[in-house]
Amino acid sequence: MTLLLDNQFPPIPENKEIDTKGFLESVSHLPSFFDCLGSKVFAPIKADINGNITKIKAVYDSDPVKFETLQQILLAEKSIHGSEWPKAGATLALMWLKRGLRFIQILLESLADGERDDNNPILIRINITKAYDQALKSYHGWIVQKVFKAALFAAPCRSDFLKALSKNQEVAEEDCLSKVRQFLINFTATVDAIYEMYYTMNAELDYQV
Ligand code: 0SG
Repeated sequence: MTLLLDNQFPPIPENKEIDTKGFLESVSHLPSFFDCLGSKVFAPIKADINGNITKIKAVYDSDPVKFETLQQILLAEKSIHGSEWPKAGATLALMWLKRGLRFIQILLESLADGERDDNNPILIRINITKAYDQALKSYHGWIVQKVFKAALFAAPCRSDFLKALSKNQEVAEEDCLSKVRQFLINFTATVDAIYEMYYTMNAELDYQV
């Protein structure tokens, strides 16, 4: 029923090779979620994620057989781009996209675990900040960190955020959170597998923007 659960990520296979087509289909629903958040402040984030997805899709569409899995994309681009790799092509786009996905994962986990700021229980700033600190902050210089702090003030309150997850329908909080937990199973496995792939292939970079 929820927006998220309408677009569950597929389970990953035992060898953890992620099917590119299925992955692109799943992530293609994420950008529209920002429209439910009710502020134009999130437009640059939506555009950034959209840009990553478009770039990965362009590579996949150029040869769907050759780029059947995300692993195949990284391997092929490593030989195509030479010394520029991994700061090139879909490898770079997926490197950044996975950080946004990790942010979403940690935010949802924190909400599902019931973490709250006792002084501001109706807000989700504490959950967003946790996700930001763990997934993104170390890749941002001080200017982007300031942008994050500004975006934090535009973040919806807890009930509006859960409502947005539920396609703006009134859903009991516990029903929504139990669906979030279900969504997180395949989503987290997918994000973990992508992170593992970047470390195994030595494709992770730690520069700041
Ligand atoms: C409730 C919602 C709360 C939201 C809180 C917001 C948190 C984030 C605030 C930071 C806003 C930053 C917006 C954009 C930042 C970008 O500069 C960075 C770096 O972007 C990469 O830069 C591009 O993504 C790359 O694009 S590529 O596809 O062409 O490869 C590339 O351009 C790269 C630079 O390349 S290089 O110098 O190497 O040549 N992007 C990010 O930090 C990702 C931000 C993701 C935020 C996810 C938030 C999800 C919120 C979901 C809520 C459920």
